[in-house]
Amino acid sequence: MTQIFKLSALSAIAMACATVAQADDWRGWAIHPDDYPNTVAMQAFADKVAEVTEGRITPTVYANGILGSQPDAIEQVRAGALEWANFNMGPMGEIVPATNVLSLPFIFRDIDQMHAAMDGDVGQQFSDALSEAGIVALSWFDSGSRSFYNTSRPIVTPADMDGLKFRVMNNDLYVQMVEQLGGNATPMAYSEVYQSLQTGVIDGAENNYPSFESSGHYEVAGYYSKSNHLIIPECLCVAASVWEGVSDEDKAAIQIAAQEAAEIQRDLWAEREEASRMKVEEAGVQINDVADPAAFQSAMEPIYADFIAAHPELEQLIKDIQATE
Ligand code: GTR
Repeated sequence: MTQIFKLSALSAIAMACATVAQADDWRGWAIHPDDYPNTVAMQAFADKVAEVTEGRITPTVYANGILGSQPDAIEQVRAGALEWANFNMGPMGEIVPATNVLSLPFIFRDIDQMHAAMDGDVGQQFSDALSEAGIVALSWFDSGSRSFYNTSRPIVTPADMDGLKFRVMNNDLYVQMVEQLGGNATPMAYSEVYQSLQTGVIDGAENNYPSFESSGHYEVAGYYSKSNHLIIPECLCVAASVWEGVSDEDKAAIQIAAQEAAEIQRDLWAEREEASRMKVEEAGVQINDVADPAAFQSAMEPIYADFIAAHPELEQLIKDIQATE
């Protein structure tokens, strides 16, 4: 065998190996800016996965929702057209009905109860429902609690909602929620809210402090009223069709990376909530407590009754959450 032949044979083998060992690029959908706790945690996950899989899997993060709206991205992950994402369970309800339990207003007493539930058997039940729908939830992120904000006045009692139009996430439960409180609701993509507030297409919306702040909505909606009506966890998730192709060894390492990412996110979240509250307050946003939280809660009773009538199979899950210490 001539030297030249040996070399070219070797380089052909090397090229074939390179093809086999080509990294699996996972494109990750992220709605928030780069410095947001969720995005930072996703980047940490991406780096860790590349490291522990020795470059076999190289996730990337596409921030600021540039890969499209959340409902569309959920469908894309289900179809395996996008490999991974961080999704809020709000818009998920339209696709995976069991996750609507997490969109029932006041379902969780507080964040600690949400953590206790989601990190245990209850969380597993949601993971099971998601994976049947083509989405593998690897870990759970925080999303604080959501409150109403608007351009007109403080919401102190439900009567203050009267005549105001609020943007809600894409889920019929939220339309019912706002209507039960006496306001009007319109589902809309997150990316359209700023301009819609500015031009008066809507009077308000609802979100946690970090989103209210990072989206700039506080610049155009000067009243934030602490109704704390929704505590909705978010998942760090992978397309089931992609997950199936991962070796058991890599799966185990990726799962650890996802847990670590959730810990990072939760720590950063706590800091960011406080920082965002201060920032909006300094910018002149008027923040108020609602007079009687129970008045907001009792207005939700018909929503629970209708939901359980439509989904009797989910009543036990609701009870399990309510019974979580
Ligand atoms: C944020 C959440 C996003 C998105 C957004 C919204 O709090 O992290 O995933 O759901 O709210 O209101 O659309």
